[in-house]
Amino acid sequence: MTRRTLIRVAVIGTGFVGPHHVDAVRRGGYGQVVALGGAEPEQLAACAQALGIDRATTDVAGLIADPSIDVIHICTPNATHVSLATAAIESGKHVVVEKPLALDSASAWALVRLAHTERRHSMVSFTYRGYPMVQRARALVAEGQLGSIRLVHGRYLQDWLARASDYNWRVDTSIGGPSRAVADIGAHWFDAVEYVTGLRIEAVFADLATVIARRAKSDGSASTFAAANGGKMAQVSSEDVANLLVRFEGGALGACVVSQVSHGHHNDFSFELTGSLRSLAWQQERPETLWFASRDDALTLTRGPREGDDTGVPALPAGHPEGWGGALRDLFRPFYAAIASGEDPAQSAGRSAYPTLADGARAVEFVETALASAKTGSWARMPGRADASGDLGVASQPQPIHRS
Ligand code: SOE
Repeated sequence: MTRRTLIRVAVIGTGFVGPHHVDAVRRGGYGQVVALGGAEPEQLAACAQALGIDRATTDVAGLIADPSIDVIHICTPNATHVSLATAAIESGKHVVVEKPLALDSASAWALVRLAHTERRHSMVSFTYRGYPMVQRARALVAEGQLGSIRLVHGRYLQDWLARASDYNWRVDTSIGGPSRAVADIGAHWFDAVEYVTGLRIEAVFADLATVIARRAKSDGSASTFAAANGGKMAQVSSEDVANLLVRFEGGALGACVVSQVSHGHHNDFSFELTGSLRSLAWQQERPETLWFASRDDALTLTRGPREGDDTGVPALPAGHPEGWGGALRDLFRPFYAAIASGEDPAQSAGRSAYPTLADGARAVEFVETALASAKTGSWARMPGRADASGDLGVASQPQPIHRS
């Protein structure tokens, strides 16, 4: 048997999500994580030791330029995504970028164009697509089992920022961006419901509020989901909560409640679809089942014995709960398979089995549209259609629209 040369991977970022990318690449057997990059020397050293990675460096530019590395995962604070991804693609790397792809859609689309020109595989971590039962939900909709979609609703509630003593770089708009709850978690709901329904959201009405206007600013190193270390009070401008009304093409209605301050809800993400024939619901904190109902019967569909495990990678069989980590691992599978097979991204544009940078750019447009709506107090239309097939133009600014 010939041994395939392992894809060489570097992960940049030592906060909440970087170590999970390392774990996902290893558990999926996609490649060898040869280096870890980070900004804080002490945190970097501790993280590299905990993960058993020999090479740890704060010289991120040097890491990106290293010709022996094939793939770079960018798991750093939001404001750095575009510059790091640009440098990585220009240096010939394939990239995985955490969401939000960028703080503004013009930069996001510039990145889409660059990856296209440079023929690099590039994806955004919309983790929730990776759950087997989210994929099953999409298949059921595509088979027509729900009939036509009339209503989509759901929520994404967290509580890790519920107290004024909670702080993290996401709260600082110069690092996290002008939107927080919508960009950080509302964007996941947006991507998941478009992915599952196959419908595009075309307009948004957003009601946003910053309910904790002053927070005790820690030194910024407090990691996501961890208690902060206190500090001077700082003014906060990004939203803690959002009520989002959306309209899908074809007329389906939608609504989502987003919050990072809802006590008792750690990562409570769900969506429910009302079709003309049946309804369907999925909850992230009970990820192995789907509720599938008509007026006559309500079924609980459970993940099948080998569902989501068609490649020989050691996924857990049914009854052995998978979850967020498994979803992240499975999300990367088609990306690494495309690289391993030498597939030309230009040839597969529009058919990628992984969430592309164009999907990431569209989610950035969703955030901008929500902000535009909240500012004017009216409906705002998503910019012109752009899709993974490579509408590579810079999208226009969201326009407010009015509904009677
Ligand atoms: C923090 O809100 C966060 O880690 C998000 O950044 C992730 O995208 C989400 O999956 C879990 O919550």
